[in-house]
Amino acid sequence: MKYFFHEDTDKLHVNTEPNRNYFIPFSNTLDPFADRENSDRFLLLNGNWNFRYYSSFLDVEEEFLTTEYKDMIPVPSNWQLHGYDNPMYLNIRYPIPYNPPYVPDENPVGIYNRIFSVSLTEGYEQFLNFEGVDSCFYLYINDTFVGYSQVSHMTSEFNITKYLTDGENSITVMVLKWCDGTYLECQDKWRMSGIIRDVYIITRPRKRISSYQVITAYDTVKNRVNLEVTVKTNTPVKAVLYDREGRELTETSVNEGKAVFEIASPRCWSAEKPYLYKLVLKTQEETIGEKIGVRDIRLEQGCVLINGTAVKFKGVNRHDSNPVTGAYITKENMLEDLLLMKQHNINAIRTSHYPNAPVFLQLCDELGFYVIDEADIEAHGSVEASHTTDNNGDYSGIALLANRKEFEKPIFDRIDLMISRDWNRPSVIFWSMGNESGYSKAFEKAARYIKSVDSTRLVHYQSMHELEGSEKAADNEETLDVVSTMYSAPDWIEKEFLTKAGEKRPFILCEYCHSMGNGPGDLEEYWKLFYAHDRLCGGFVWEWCDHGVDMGKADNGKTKYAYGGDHNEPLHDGNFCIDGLVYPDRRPHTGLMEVKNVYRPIRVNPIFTQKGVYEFFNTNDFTELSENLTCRYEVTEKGKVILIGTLELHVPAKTKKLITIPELAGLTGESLYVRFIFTQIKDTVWSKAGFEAGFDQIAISESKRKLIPDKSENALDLNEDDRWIKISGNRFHYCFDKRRGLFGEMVYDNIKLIEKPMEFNAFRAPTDNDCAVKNDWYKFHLNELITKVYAMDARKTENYIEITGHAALGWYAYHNTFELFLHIYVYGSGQVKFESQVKVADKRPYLPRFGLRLFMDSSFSKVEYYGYGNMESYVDKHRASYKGIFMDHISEMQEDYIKPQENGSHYGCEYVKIGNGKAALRVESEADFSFNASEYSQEELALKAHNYELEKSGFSILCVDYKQSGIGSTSCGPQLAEVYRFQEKEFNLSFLFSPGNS
Ligand code: IPT
Repeated sequence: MKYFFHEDTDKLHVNTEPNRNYFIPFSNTLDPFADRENSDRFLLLNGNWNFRYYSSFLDVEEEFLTTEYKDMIPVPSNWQLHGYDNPMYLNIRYPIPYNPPYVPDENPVGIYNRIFSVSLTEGYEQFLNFEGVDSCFYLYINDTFVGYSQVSHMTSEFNITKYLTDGENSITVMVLKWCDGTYLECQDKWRMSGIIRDVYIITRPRKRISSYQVITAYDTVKNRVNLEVTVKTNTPVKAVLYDREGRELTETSVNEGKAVFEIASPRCWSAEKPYLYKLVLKTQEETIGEKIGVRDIRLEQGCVLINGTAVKFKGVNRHDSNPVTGAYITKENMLEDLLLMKQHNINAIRTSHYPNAPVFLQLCDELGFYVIDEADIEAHGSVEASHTTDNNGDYSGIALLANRKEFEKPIFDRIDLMISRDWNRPSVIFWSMGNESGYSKAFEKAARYIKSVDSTRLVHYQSMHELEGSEKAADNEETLDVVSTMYSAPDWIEKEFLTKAGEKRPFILCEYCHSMGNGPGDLEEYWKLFYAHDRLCGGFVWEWCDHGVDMGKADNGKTKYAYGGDHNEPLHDGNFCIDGLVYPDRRPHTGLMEVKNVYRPIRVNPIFTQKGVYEFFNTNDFTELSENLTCRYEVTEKGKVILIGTLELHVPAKTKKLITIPELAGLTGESLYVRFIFTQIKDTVWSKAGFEAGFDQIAISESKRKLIPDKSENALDLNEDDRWIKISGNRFHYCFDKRRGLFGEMVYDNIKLIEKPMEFNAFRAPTDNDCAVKNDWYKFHLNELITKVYAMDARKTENYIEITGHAALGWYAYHNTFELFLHIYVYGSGQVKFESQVKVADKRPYLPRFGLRLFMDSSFSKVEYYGYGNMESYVDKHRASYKGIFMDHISEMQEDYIKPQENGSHYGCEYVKIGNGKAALRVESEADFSFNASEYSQEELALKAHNYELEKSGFSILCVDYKQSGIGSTSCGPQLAEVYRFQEKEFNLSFLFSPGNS
């Protein structure tokens, strides 16, 4: 018989056990802190199960329990990744018609089945646990209906004892793709289904602890903690507290009620020092191990204090996501993410937008992360559903679903499930009521409930917006402890939030620095601001990883990662799921390196460089600098190391200290930089001693370079006709194209330096963050400008040949966009000084770039430069790179974003040299410039949808730019800051080209 609970918001769970905190019991002789697989009371049912797929619930036959199975599927998994149905990527819209609580009749179903063995013992019961099933399921044991449950990212527990027989039993799980819960699970993710997390049975005595809650009441003044354990039990419990090393501290007994331990001078838990005590709860027949962190969270003067200190959350948003297993994440996968985060100075995680598996939080406790634990709630599709046509950014419909009476219970249920499962985890600092669902009475009620159950943590909810015309919820100041926004510009935070009358709460950016493609470019701006105000307690980058689905290898060996649309979804959001700091296989993007150095534990500021005085700011909240880090410095002059040294630094947490370094006083020279590099003293779980935690580079003296061409060689010939200016010297001949205002041919030592005519270049392959401006770039066809030359003349002097010209670049229908006044000097050495005054027409967008593009033979592959490297760098995204001399091979200079786009530029350069072993071309400028060296053309990068489709141009393409615009994070964040827009109306393009032999 088929049931229809999945369209009934009154029947969220049928025959499930009451909510309880997560724990796995062991028998009394075993170590209760071992991995749960070691418990003799734990039976994991993961593995290959029988499987049948139906594209519609309607097709499931009445006698489905006895139908034969022909297929197998791994559990856990998503069936869409095993050949059934298709993955669908959607961000903010519902994947089904908006018709709550109903779902389409064409509702795909997966029926899972397996045989398992249990030996039943008198006095013991068997509890079947599902840690996550998307979206809901009906459970049958030995073909008898047991119950129903939903909430994809939450545990459902059933007492199955009475359905079992000793020995072999069968379990059948009917999973539906959609249910009424789907309306609360409109998260930005691949919409995929199945049993997505572990399934296991735990065996428990009838006399047992049913749940317990640990509260650590830490008196920071008396430095003492009252550790209270409230236990629900029907049998006496012995509670013993141990320190981390296992030394017994104290012991007590408790029946139903509270056990209280007092710890004097406790070791506190923080993300930096995640000290965990061990609590053992023992009954006659089982033992439970619980790790406990002592920490105090409170609000004071608008700040979030942890253990009395106003902390900063250096955060990221993390989804469960794996390119091969989809929503199923192993403990090893979690650990990989967490260790990578530790290596990159991340100390906080928002579990966007649902709770992770319980083991994830335990890992966060152990390694040290502050967690915003978020309920499995997002009703974002309400916005679109409120509008019949384009909503033009009208967000007023966001609370459409949250205001429906019948969703009050599901909203409450999801929040209650989360807090009762996770309330003993020290890493959880905030309970978050979900994401983007609007604010309604339902949320108000839930927030009040959270406070009544757990007053030791803070309540977070970003979505404060109510539905226009709805019954007003109470002022959220009573219920929400922090003001949380997403993607607000630094300017808004400073000018609007911090000055808002009556607003006294702390501020969190629960999402910022949208990391889609090449980006983010605005991290440092935010952190300058956060460090200036204690009320600004940090932010969570959106987001940790790219969610590409691994579709196998392309012919060129690259993995084909799919994004929205690649599965022919009827509705999708394209590459918006490719917006992480790491690629799907966890290789870091340059954006993660940027995060690492912006989140660095120590910052150095120049105070008086001539006297060697620097300020060292320890950004840790609890760790004295020398506990973990040591410092070495290196001074470079024009990129060459001239001095190295080490420093013994003692700087208390959250403190700035001025330090004079005599060795750095009185240094003179040109283009002098000092770089302070901080490395770890000891091995840690995530790194070895010597691991670099961050660095700061400071200019002692800027470069005042004057580029003087070599005029010693005078042999110069000039030949001119209507089209060409032909210049030759001892070792070279150049042809200058009067109609293009640029060189058409350059040959040095019989080697062609350019394979195609040079080009003016005012375009870049739009980045995801160029989304707001790129249409204007295309409108004025910056990618295919038409040249008009008004005049181009050459004259020969004693030392050089001078070409002067006047030209314009533009496109049909408009005034020309650029006017150019050229002055080009060719010297007997073959050197070319290229200068052009450029005027930009009014009413033009800010520019991607302006410079010259050279197509060189592909043998020109060796690149050397003095500028920001060795990773890609831009005017607003160069914190992970530093100014130095770098050598690279052109094939290594591409940052291979899944959705191709501008990449691999180097900012702040004084020269670049590109060679093929026989000939080389050096380009330099008196003003710092940017360059890209790439095997791919910008046209190809702009055209192709996936990196594996990219075809090499066959050339080594060198772009040298007067400037490029910054990167920003506009793909979901604020507009690119004015200062990083290249919007000068008049500027001088000036380069010295020097051909040579090496
Ligand atoms: C915001 C969402 O909260 C997040 O889940 C994700 O979709 C992100 O943006 C974009 O990648 S919603 C946004 C429309 C403000």
